[in-house]
Amino acid sequence: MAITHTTLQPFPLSPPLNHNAFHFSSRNLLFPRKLKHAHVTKSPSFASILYKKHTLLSYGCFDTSRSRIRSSVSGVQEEPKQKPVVVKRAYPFDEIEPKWQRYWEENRIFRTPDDVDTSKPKYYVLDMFPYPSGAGLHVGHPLGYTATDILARFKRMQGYNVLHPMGWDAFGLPAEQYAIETGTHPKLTTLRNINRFRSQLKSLGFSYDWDREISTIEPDYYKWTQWIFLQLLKRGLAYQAEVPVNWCPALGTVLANEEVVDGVSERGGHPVIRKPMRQWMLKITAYADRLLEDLDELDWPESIKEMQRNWIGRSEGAEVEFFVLDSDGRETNMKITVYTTRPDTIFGATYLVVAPEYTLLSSIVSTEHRECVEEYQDIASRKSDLERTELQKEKTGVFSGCYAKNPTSGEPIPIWVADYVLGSYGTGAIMAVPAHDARDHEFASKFNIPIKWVVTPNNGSCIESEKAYSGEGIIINSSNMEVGLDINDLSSKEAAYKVIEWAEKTGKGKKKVNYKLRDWLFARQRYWGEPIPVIFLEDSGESIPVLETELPLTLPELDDFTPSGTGEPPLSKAVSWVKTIDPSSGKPAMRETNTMPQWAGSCWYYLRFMDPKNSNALVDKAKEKYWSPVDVYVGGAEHAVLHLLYSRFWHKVLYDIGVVSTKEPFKCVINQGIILGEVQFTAYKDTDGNYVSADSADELGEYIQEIIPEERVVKSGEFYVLKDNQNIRLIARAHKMSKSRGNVVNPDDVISEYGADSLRLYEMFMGPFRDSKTWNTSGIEGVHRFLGRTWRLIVGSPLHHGAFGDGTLVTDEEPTTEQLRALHKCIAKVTEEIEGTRFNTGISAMMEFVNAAYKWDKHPKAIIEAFVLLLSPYAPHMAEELWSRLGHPDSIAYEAFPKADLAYLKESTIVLPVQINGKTRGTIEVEKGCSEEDAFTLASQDEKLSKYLDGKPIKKRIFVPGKILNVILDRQTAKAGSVQ
Ligand code: ANZ
Repeated sequence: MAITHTTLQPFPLSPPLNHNAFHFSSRNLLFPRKLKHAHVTKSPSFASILYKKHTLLSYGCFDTSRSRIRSSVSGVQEEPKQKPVVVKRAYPFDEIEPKWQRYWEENRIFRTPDDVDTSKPKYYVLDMFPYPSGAGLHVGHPLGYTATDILARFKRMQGYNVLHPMGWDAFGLPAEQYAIETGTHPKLTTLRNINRFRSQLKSLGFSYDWDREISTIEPDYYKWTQWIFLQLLKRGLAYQAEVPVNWCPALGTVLANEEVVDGVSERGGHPVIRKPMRQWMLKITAYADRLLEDLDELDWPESIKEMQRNWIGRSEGAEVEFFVLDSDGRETNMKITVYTTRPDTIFGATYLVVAPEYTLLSSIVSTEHRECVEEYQDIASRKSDLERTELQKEKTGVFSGCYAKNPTSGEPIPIWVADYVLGSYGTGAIMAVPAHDARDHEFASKFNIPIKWVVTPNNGSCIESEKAYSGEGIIINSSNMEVGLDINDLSSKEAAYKVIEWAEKTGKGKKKVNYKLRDWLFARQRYWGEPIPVIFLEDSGESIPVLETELPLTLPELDDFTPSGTGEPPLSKAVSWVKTIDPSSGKPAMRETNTMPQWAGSCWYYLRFMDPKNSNALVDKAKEKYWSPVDVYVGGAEHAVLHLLYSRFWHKVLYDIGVVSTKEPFKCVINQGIILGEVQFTAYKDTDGNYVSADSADELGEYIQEIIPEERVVKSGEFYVLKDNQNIRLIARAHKMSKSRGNVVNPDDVISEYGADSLRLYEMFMGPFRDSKTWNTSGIEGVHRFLGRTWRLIVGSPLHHGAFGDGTLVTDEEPTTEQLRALHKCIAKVTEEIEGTRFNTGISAMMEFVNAAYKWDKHPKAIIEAFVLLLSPYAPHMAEELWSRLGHPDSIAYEAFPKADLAYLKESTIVLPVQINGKTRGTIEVEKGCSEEDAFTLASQDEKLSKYLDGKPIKKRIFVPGKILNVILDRQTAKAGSVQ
């Protein structure tokens, strides 16, 4: 999806403003703060503790200094007992892995045929497809991809038809920027990157059906992206409008939001202004209600659903008209309509605010204030909407020199111009109620505007305060019988209702629902995107859609990708392509030179995977019906709004025109956590070069930082300190992986050192799938040891020359009950944990099994085979190899996944209380169905109980199976015996 490294960004990127709605934060808009780093001391991952406790020590493979650090990181104090013996190649993964990857590819093992048996259940498991960046794969990618691969392999083994495809979201800015800098065609760069990504993914052993690979830049694919655009156009859902863009006069180009930093161009630091330009828009707002309502039925993270709700931002309120007054205080025929969600506060409206870009502003503003207002407008045009509406930002504004009449109180109130009101929301004008709105309160206090309290909290507490009271309550100071409105003593809700009723009756306003969601700006002044299939007649400028039969409208070759300097997109340079003839009228025409945004291709790609080669339709109806919807969709949380909302919108349009059969595209969405770089330790020094203890993180700003290598660090209590000066506390932090920090881990290196199975297993074992986790190279060594141990359990130790023998050590014996119990416990746990996407704890169960199996003398084939099946979704290369060594000629991929037999899961022994003469003297552990005789024998052998029973005559035994054994001694006989 979009840009590869964004998949690794901690949490949603700030939404690109001109891509969609302009949001501001009067409500609790969720743009969660970027997670810059995690303090690792706080939260040991469950897996790291479990891993540490149960497993790593027994695999004893670490260098002690690392382990000590790790154990402190995870909060576990114990020290490893063994000295380090770093075994890098615990088993011959370097031979096994390429061998099985070749086998899968040559035999197309993971091909999902076009004509699947549709009587079988289906499972469509999808990764958010990557943007093939020049940097190649990052260890963050395999996290999600391994999880979906485990699910795909698991479901195949459960008899499902599985659709598990991969493709490329391949249009995008970096390739175009690279083209501008080097003259290399973006297609070449992109194809090179795709090849690299593909081979990296293959080296991880993912079970994608590579026959279904698609790429958004291929004309066969974007033909259908263009076709969808034409359907939107036909239905009035695509239209043209003048919309502000980021225009950089110095560079002579329009910039994407990512290219603008703090109001200047990222390249060169030139000022950027917002300038209206003709743009294509998509009417996503027409689907706002459905996009909102249908969220309820989705199995998505609540946080994402909430972000979508906030992004759509439905609010109910009213539009009310305020007449502008002339200089004598008389009503003119000019009016300002405001949008308010709090009509109950209307008597408290002591001023109006219009946005700097409010269309009627120039006709309202007085001559003496004009210059000042225009200057203010100019400054505001350089700010983004987010900057303008930031709550913490000091409010600015200018008086327009004009007044309006509050229609309820009848009082004249000043009209101000301020940038905290946006032209793009509501009506672009507000009635400001400083007593009850924080922003208005701040503004009124700064500019000495009266504050009038009209709502009192229900508990009647004092309201006059330094702060606005924004809650609901009981209305006061709100009656004017001259206009026929009295809302005093009503609750806020009742009052709002009454004000709307009054406004509708008097023609002064009406009820109104508003959305924050804006129509989607669907044009980019870029080369590397899908051409928009529209032409314009040269004489009239009329726009005409390209005929469907002429699709795909292919992107022309271009040598010069630099911006034109006039704001015209680079495609305008492809003169012979631009000039065309309208086929129906024969008139000369020009092609649209804007291209589609990068989001376009990713809006519907999941449909194309169902039928990737179809040249007659976007997707065959029957195939769509079978495979839809995507059962599980895994990707980064940064796609919570834009991608996931845009694709839901397109999907609903396709549903309305009968192309798809479901209302929603993705049944379940899961966000994998992010992977942070290895923990770094920072020490602080004063200007004399002396270390300063980092006791209070807040006060360290003025000191010089120094990164301390792990071997100079020890843990002291809760903190990390310098080994040779333990009074100096350090800061331990895991940072986001980034080139500049030098903490990026390349999966290729990990694979060559430990193998793909180890990387897969480690990424799953790092911690809960959805949580963010820190990379730890020692951790991968531990997982690698586990795989080596598993290998030796089944294949045996290496022969004296280092190589492993053929075949396995398994025997043909019948498994013992103990072995069956261990196995079925493992099956139950692994199954349950895969189904719950708790992959880390599934691995722990397998580790426990291997530990138990090491204690057995014999390893029956039936047990080991089942275990290899369990292991196969996680470590498929090793599992294939073992499966073949166990004598199976076919791939393990379609073997049935083992089922747990409940009979072996029940606890087999119980603790039985034993009474002697009615007094409980101890307990014995017995088999559940144990007989009275066996229970008695065990009791008489028990060290404690035997004291009471030894040689004593027994009168009777009372045995309640599973409950109690009571032994009544024969005291008479005993006495008589003693006399004799
Ligand atoms: C008077 C009022 C009194 C308001 C009060 C709030 C509290 P949501 O819920 O986000 O839709 N508003 C309206 N249009 C605006 C614009 N273009 N730019 C900035 N603010 C705008 O917010 C609706 C509220 O945000 C409206 O209700 C309006 O302020 C403000 F005690 O009107 B209110």
